[in-house]
Amino acid sequence: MIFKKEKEENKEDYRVINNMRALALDAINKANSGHPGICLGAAPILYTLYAKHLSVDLDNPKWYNRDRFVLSAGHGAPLFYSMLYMLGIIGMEDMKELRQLGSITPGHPEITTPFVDMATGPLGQGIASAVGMAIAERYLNSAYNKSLINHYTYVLCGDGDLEEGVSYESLALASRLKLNKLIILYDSNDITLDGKLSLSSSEDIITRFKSLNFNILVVNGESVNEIDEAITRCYDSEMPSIIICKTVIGKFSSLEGTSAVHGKPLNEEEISKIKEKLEVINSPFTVSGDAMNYFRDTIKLRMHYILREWTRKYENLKAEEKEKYDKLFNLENTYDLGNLKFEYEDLSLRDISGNILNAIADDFPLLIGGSADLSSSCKTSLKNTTNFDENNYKGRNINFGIREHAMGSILNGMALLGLRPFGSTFLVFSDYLRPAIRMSALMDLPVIYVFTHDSITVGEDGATHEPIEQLASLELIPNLYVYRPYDVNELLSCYRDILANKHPSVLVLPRDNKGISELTKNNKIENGAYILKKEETKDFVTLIANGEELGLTMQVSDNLNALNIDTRIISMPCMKNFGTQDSRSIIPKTKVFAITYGVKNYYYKFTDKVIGMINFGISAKKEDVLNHFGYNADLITEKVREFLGDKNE
Ligand SMILES: Cc1ncc(C[n+]2csc(CCOP(=O)(O)OP(=O)(O)O)c2C)c(N)n1
Ligand SMILES: [Mg+2]
Repeated sequence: MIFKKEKEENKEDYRVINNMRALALDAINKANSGHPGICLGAAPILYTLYAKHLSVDLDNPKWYNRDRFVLSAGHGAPLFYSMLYMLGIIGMEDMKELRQLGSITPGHPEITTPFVDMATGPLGQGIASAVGMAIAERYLNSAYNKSLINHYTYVLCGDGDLEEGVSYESLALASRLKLNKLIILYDSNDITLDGKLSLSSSEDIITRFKSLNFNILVVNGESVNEIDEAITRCYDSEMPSIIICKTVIGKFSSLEGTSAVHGKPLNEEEISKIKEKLEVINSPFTVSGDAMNYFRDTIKLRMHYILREWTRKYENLKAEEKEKYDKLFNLENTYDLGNLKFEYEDLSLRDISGNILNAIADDFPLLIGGSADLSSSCKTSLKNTTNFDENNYKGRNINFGIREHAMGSILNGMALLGLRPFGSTFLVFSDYLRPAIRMSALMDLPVIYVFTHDSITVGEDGATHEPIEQLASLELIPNLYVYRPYDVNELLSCYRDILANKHPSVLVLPRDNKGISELTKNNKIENGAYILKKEETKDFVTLIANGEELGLTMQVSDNLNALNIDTRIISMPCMKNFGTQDSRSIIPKTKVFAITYGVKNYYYKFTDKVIGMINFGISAKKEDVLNHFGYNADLITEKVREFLGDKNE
């Protein structure tokens, strides 16, 4: 729907907007780095949202029921910072330190700068995580408290965000779930970095969003009145909204409307000319104090009653209720497993995992998640709850559909609101959501990924379904805690460690291993690795493994012992934990062998003597696959002996 507003624009609004524009240009110019195009083009959108609509407490950036704002077009960060300056939240020194070492005004603010709920470096992530925030809001509103948690989620995105596939995936789900408190503000300037949007896209964006049944509004993105009116009209919508704000990239510059102004700082002369057009003070880093006061007062006045009412309701909570809410509001979402009761006899590890997850969920309402259409395979269905759906936002099983990438990004958004979200798929498909996993790690979000079918032992489905390099490549991501337990004892400790901490974690499980050992009872998952079987003499061979391979490794150890070769077995269920511990001394310097069904590189930092894969898998029965690649206790025993012979020569 396109509409025109007759009301005259308010000059005071534009004074703030133009000061925001000018200050952003100064900061970019000083840093000699940044994106002036969006700062000039999208300033009225950001201003209108903050001045007229966003529910926010300027004195408390972490107020829980604030409307969330996601800067999906993260390259617009300088504009966001200049707005924060106009609101008196950051200082001029911060503006002058744009993108410099240690500043609170980095290239992309991620989640470190006050009032930035999330910003995207990788385009598209912000939109998808905003869907996660909108899901979390609906869940908490239904399951916790309707009057304390009931906010909107806004996203500012550009052409690039909407070109990214993850925006399709996530918005299709937002539509299916009728997340009507999600409002997308689209800075539609038809320009991207390399030139016109039409170089790479001929999509009719309105038809796209019509097919998603979105509430669609089209406005002049330079008009505060039109944007204001459009946001108001979203409040009554039963569907998520997109406001297509037609803007001009680099407006008021000599390069306006071209990609040349997307990401290149403008020089001083050019900035001076722009400032004349904007009618702002023509000297660097100088803004109008009156404009600042007007902006701040507008928000304060608008929010005064809303904040007072919310605080009154919160203060009226009973003491024990208050404690529960305080925990949520402070994002205190660790969980102590205690003595869980669950079945594990004669079950595969993924089935046991499902039972543990269910036992935890029954007692821990912040645990909510789903699967990319593999919940029955990954065993992540929660039995004592229902599907999260448009008429039942209390449900805790989310059907993400075959949308792995969106699932990961959505989990990030959910975690930002304080939930402990989980999502599952096969390990081999973890590549489909890797950008989201990287964001979990970068932002240190307590997301739990459950990836099953974790090696060539999946067999018959063939090479495409057999993960080879995935484990090693996930391990490469900093701050990502990858867990690969062998049996129920280790698995339980993994869950315990994951939930006692708040790091992003990946739980990697086999399809059908039922192995169990007495030796794993004394595992030390928090140390990452431990001695499963101790040697008896001073001259021994060390064998390292984790997950399903540990069973094979124990057989190899028995074989070697029968040949009078003493052994130590190290189980290493969490390499990241091991890397942060002072316990590396459990691995000797010589005679160390590792066994993995994945690529050999996984263990190279501990030893170059690795029995592992150097190519893709093959389609056959599990036993045939293993034999084909030489994973047989007798053959490996021989290999170890050969290695030892090499060493002795
Ligand atoms: C996933 C990803 N790919 C590429 C980039 C690099 N990049 C940053 S902005 C941009 C152009 C985006 O175009 P648009 O969203 O229309 O922004 P505008 O040029 O209008 O400011 C690109 C390609 C990125 N940040 N993320
Ligand atoms: Mg654009």
